[in-house]
Amino acid sequence: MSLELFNLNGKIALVTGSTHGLGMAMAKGLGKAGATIIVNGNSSQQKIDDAVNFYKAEGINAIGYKFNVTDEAAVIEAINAIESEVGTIDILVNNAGIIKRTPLEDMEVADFKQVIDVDLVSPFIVSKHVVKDMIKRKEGKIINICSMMSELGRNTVGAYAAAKGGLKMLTQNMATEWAKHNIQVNGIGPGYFATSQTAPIRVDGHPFNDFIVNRTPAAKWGDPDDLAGAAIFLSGKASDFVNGHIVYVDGGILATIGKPSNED
Ligand code: GCO
Repeated sequence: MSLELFNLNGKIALVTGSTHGLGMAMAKGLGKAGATIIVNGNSSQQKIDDAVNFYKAEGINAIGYKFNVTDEAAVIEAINAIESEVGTIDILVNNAGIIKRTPLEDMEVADFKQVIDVDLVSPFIVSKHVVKDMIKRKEGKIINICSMMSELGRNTVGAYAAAKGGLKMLTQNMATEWAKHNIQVNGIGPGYFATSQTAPIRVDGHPFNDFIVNRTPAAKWGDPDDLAGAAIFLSGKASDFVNGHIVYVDGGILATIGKPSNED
């Protein structure tokens, strides 16, 4: 019984932004648990093809679809294609996201809106169209990728924090509206992970790098593979009565006020 709770054989998982980084790590975890992975990106077909080849080399069944998650018409077209060419989507991971690091007083309104569009509006758009079939089938899993910034502010990431704070509440509202259809909507809140998004603030000697290692009780940056367990849990039977919960995978950041840099 216990392993069945985490078995995703026969399931189809769409992971937006799964050509690299945390999306790829979570998708790899879902694939290793048996799911077929729908790989999504919007930068280049080559990146999608390379990612599909990566998943296949890992023994994972993967098919790529290039579409812009902020473009509702493109999302509708892609979901229709996926459902006719691969099958209905059992698991949706809304991972695609951007960040712009600028002090709020200097931030262009267009840049602020773009962050909100990608990080908050697109999970709504994709979920709105994927959930239709989940409601018909009375079954589905939706996972929104939140952030430390769903709970905490930080200098220069105001637009991102507004989006990720909103995504936490959107997750709770999706859970509220769709739980009666046996659809579980939850979130994963990554702490600070070694990815391309954090590369600029992670270089050796960068003050933020030292700050994060000190601010994280586990005293290190997360490895993207550390997210696979939470993704598998929230995608399988093990979470069939878990709704509106954000699972923070953060090495203990949100558990603590922090400590002086000279304290062990
Ligand atoms: C930053 C980082 C964070 C992380 C992550 C933390 O500039 O503070 O990029 O936003 O990416 O979201 O949970």
